[in-house]
Amino acid sequence: MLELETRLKDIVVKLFEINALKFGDFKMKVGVNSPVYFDLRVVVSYPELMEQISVLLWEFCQGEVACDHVCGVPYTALPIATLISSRFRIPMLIRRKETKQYGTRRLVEGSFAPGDRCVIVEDVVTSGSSILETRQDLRAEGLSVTHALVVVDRQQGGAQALQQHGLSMLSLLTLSKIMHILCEAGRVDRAVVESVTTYLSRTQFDGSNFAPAPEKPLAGAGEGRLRMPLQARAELARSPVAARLLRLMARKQTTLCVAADVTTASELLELAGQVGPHVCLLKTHADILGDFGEAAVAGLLQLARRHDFLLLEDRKFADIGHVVQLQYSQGPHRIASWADLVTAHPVSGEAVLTGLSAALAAVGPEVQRGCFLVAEMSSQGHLASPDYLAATTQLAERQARLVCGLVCQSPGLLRAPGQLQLTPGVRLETASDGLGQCYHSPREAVLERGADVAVVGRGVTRAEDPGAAARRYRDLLWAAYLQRVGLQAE
Ligand code: 5BU
Repeated sequence: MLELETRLKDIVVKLFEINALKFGDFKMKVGVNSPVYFDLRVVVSYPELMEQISVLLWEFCQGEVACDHVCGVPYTALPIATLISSRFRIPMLIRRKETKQYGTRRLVEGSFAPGDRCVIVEDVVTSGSSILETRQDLRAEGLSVTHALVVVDRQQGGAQALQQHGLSMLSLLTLSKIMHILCEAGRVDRAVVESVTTYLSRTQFDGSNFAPAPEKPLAGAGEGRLRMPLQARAELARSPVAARLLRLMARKQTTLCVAADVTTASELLELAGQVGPHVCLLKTHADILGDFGEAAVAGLLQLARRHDFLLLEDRKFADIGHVVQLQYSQGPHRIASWADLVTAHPVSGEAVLTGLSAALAAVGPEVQRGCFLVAEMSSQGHLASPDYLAATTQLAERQARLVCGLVCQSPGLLRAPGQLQLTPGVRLETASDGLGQCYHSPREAVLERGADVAVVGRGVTRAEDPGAAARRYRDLLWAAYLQRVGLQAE
């Protein structure tokens, strides 16, 4: 044990010396400030230290973990896993970090058999979300994952979060241990140790910060959003517009939204008349209509009333609050005056919602409006990272009076049953459009991707008979919804 302590001290002091352990005031990925920052990436430049860490990490867990493979969480832990693999002859696996939308590429590279045991290796754990994501993909490939091996546990609830998900974490070092070693070694003073201790007592993440997508799509999603009938969900909605939409969907028995991407007002109104009986939402891009104006708005509102659907203007607001307020209420489109719903990118955080709310305050309290936050685009190679997605979900949950749900492609992001998942990129013809759009079938969108409302554009608008096509999509989507909530066996 003494030997372990000596080796640990040596590693911690070296990490400090190469600036992998920094003290100051740092903004963390999860959105809070921290007096300490670990950047173990730099260790790749110090091969001896890298080897020391990897060997000790593996020796440390001997007797606790039996495994057939090691898999490092990209990227910092990859070389650590590689060294363990090479030195101890444990076959390695690599989990791809790219999104799964790249078609049929495998999520996990390497050779393995279903049921093989794989241990995950990670450098630093805060909330545990990266490990859970890695485990999710490994399990999706049939691997058994019960342990994660980490160099540093920041002691902020990550171990507990993993435990809640049935994963044991073994850590070589904790933040407290590092502080103790550095203080003993005279590398940091007591004030720094105290600021870290205070920080730790104030910033604990609980398991709810991360909800991994189900391992098998939708399996075991329990009583949550995915299994609950629309009518029951309407009762739980905090946004009056979300409640209205959920009730409308249940009443009209449709989860179809048609994307009316046409370029003249007359085409728009003709299309709205054809698909109106089959949709819960009609989605517009007012800015692609050459002649958008009062007549188009009046026609749309009339058809929406006649056929019982809501209007979603897919404006994707993304500016500072002040400009969003103006874009929403002013200009040639005066969106706030007619669209029940709009879309917004949460890239500016709360600001975009503050802008929308400010515009609505001027319109008056009697108009009910809502917004969908765009989390994950349907385009190939979109840039939304897991952290961005998690933060978007949290923002949606915090602002559930205005935010009716998320636009996304994955079933595990949106949890609140009173909010809706809107999923574009739905078409029976699933070949790409040559411009990066990724398509999925109606069944896949609902049963595997968790769509509550599926957006179909060209699948309907390019059909010979858009009304008949809308009806067909509506039927397929509704059957998939019934199957998902268990109201009708396949
Ligand atoms: P399509 O013809 O079914 O590919 O049209 C899709 C529509 O959904 C189109 O209006 C897009 O603006 C919209 N869309 C999307 O395709 N992907 C996204 O991630 C978002 C919106 Br957000």
